[in-house]
Amino acid sequence: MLPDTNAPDFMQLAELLTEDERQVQAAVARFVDERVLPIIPDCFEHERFPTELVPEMAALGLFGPTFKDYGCAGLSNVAYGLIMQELERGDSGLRSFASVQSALVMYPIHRYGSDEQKQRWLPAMAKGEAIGCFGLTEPDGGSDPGTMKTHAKKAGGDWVLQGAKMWITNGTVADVAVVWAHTDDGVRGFLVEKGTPGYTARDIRHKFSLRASVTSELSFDNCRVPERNRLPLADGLAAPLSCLTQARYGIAWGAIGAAQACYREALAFARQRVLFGAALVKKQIVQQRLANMARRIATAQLLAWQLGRLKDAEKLHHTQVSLAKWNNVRMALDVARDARDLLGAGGITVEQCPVRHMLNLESVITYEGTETIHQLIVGRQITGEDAF
Ligand code: TGC
Ligand code: FAD
Repeated sequence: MLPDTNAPDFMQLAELLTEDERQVQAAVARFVDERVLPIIPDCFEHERFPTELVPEMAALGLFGPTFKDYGCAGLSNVAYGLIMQELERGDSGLRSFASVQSALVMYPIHRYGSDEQKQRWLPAMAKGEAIGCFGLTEPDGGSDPGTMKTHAKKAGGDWVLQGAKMWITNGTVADVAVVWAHTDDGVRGFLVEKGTPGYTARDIRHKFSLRASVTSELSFDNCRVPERNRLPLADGLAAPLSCLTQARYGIAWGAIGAAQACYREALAFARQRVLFGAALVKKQIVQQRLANMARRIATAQLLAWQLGRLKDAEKLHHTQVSLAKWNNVRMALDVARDARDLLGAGGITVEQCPVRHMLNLESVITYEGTETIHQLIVGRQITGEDAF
């Protein structure tokens, strides 16, 4: 079989997938083509998250899809990755929404929550009837969350939270925030519900990146939450860091979708643009650039696929996820920038997707651990030396 150079799937990854995984990917791809792509340039331009798509995403089973209970679909981790890839082919903002809901809110409730917390939130979140956000980063710096200033003090049967969280995806639209805070016993996680006195969320505007995604700051001013809202099994910084591993895994796949969208648009343009008497695709340098994009996308796909198989086999180490997040987001950002350039002046408008993806990827390379942080994580794994 000849490799598919349009999507592209140069190394025939599709052949490595199960029938279920292929079907999931096809269903999400259809949703993105029919429902997302027609509206997303306008959402990006007008700084609007398309809330109207949330029930459709829920109906497709895109929230918490790897869980086998609480109304979730019980899909493989590769299927989950393909969902992230297709969503991000639409826009990183849409993938961010789904990442936060599944990996950063449903995951900690599922892994660290009480039965009561699981019953209360997981079925509603799977149906998209409740939305969550994850508050770890603070205004004074996100790379070193161990130094967070937000703290929670025990007061009778309650906890009193004081502090602030910054750059929080879905903050103002969330019904529940998973908030990480220092206590006298170390870092703990709390479920803070919308409307709790002392808890406020405010949107961060004027972003040039992830404009179709809600980003907020949260503040906690003597915010009292009951003991039953503490995640009982979350003990120490490893708990929030374990959530990051889930989200970074999804990003490693998602970035491929953004790169594929940019590549496709650049290829289509190069086929029809005639300059110096010939279509751009006939120029050696243009072929080299397209080949380079296909090469980088193909290696990222195989990396993501192997990550998925390791995760399904419960053999995945978080440093492997760091290497893949670093590689695949860097790959996507480079492909997006090159595709933007190939499109010439037309490439700077929202009509063409590369500039939107390129700007979005500037956030994606920063959040969930900056590129430098992932390089240092891999460096520490190799050398045994902590160079943070
Ligand atoms: P360190 O000593 O390395 O680790 C403390 C404990 O945690 C364990 N651990 C992990 N476990 C699971 N997954 C991971 N990724 C883990 N990383 C570390 C570790 O084994 C240890 O366990 P134990 O049992 O020995 O205590 O901690 P450190 O303070 O030295 O920090 C290390 C560092 C720098 C890697 C970490 O702080 C880090 O990852 N910093 C980056 C922060 C970050 O990525 N923030 C993301 C915020 S959320 C977000 O951006 C959402 S974007 C959402 C969207 O819209 O998609
Ligand atoms: P800093 O940590 O201040 O880093 C500044 C610079 O210093 C970076 O270039 C970094 O690489 C570099 N640096 C850091 N440490 C070292 C070192 N040891 N050596 C050399 N260089 C170093 N956070 C959440 O908790 N929840 C969310 O939902 C969320 N959503 C986000 C959405 C968006 C759109 C964005 C942009 C961010 C989001 N974040 C979220 C925050 C994100 O995780 C942080 O931005 C990220 O972890 C980096 O933190 P910082 O921005 O404070 O940068």
